[in-house]
Amino acid sequence: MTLQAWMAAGYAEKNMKKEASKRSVEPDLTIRGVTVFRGLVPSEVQRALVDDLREVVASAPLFRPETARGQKMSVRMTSAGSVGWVSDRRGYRYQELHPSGLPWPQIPPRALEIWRTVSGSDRLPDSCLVNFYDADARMGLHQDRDEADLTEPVVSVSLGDEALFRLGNLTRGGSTQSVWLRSGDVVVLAGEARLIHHGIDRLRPGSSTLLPQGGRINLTLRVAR
Ligand SMILES: O=C(O)CCC(=O)C(=O)O
Repeated sequence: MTLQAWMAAGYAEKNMKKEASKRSVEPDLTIRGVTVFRGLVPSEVQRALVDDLREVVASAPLFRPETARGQKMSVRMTSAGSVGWVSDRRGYRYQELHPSGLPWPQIPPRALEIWRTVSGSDRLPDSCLVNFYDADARMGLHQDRDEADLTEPVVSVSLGDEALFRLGNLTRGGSTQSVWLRSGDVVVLAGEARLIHHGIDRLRPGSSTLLPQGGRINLTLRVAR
């Protein structure tokens, strides 16, 4: 089933609250202002998205970025869109070219459809970060703040093995709360929660059969410029 067909048939109809917001579905869970749409992406669409991402990775191969301090990240990544997020000794930034010097491929339309469904934004993302986590990869608590307009939301799609997602606060430190994200879940950081600290503590290897070799893909859609 395509995302559009599924939208017309099932989840959207069940959750439709036209008057409430520009979103066409409502979240299942809100933690610290961050909204989680459980199982929003049906399994057929997840499989099709993985095929789309194989094409993205074929033209913009995954790379392992390093922090400005020279530490290699455990996550491998690439991007689609007119700009991609990179990190190296010069720091974090968006740039128009993959480290190979080639432009990034286009954002898969299926990913844009998810953005349209949950973001509540009139704009479309110009960047889709593709993170690949193997069984040992993690991502420390951080804020997403390299974008020009921090009133635009961040939409994040989980594919593959389950991951323990940790939410902190708008400033560093303090208590945290965690939630396991499953394949097909979509998370939105918007409004008051747009700049909340968040990260991935660990994966639950073998918890999904979506990716033949295991692991997890996370797509992060953002309006960067
Ligand atoms: O993998 C995730 O769910 C979160 C990814 C993330 O926080 C990021 O790429 O900035």
